[in-house]
Amino acid sequence: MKIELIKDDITKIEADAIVNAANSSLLGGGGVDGAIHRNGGKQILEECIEIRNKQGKCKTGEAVVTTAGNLPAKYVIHTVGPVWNGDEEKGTKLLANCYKNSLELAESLDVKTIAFPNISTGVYQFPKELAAKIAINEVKKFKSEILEKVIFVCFDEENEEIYRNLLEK
Ligand code: AR6
Repeated sequence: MKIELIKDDITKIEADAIVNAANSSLLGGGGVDGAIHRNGGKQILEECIEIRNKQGKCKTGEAVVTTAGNLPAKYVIHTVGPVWNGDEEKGTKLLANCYKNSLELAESLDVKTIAFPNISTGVYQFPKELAAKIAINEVKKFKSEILEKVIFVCFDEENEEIYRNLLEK
């Protein structure tokens, strides 16, 4: 599996799947979630509402999928990152689950390329360096016959720098 790093707006990425840093309501919010719903159009929200009606809220660390509306991607995988509360052990496990469950869901959909934002490092205030280590570790650990490329999409320079340093190691 190839790993790529870019600094961009994830809603512009032409991957089979892009991942959304959602909240458990699945009904949208700010940050990357806001951008995905804004640029993707109302179809994504309609599908999120259907999922909510069927299975209730999405728990932290879990992932669900919708189509990508007007975005160039095929799917949006919505995962709910942990809110940072200082509990490193629990936070690490939950954030790792976001990446693992998103990758598993992507694989089940025959996705070849998937783009991740820096889940939990915005509104949810997870420490960026720790979040990047967890993300890279989960992706490297994930052995897949189907997935060909994982793109880490950073939005801010600080995250880009952190990922660049970690990936060069
Ligand atoms: N493309 C790529 N990355 C982005 C974009 C974008 N368009 N916009 C922001 N980021 P956040 P969280 C980066 O706050 O911390 C929402 O309200 C941003 O710089 O979007 O998981 C949800 O509804 C940061 O590095 O997500 C939840 O309530 C990263 O995406 C809550 O925020 C994640 O920041 C989730 O918080």
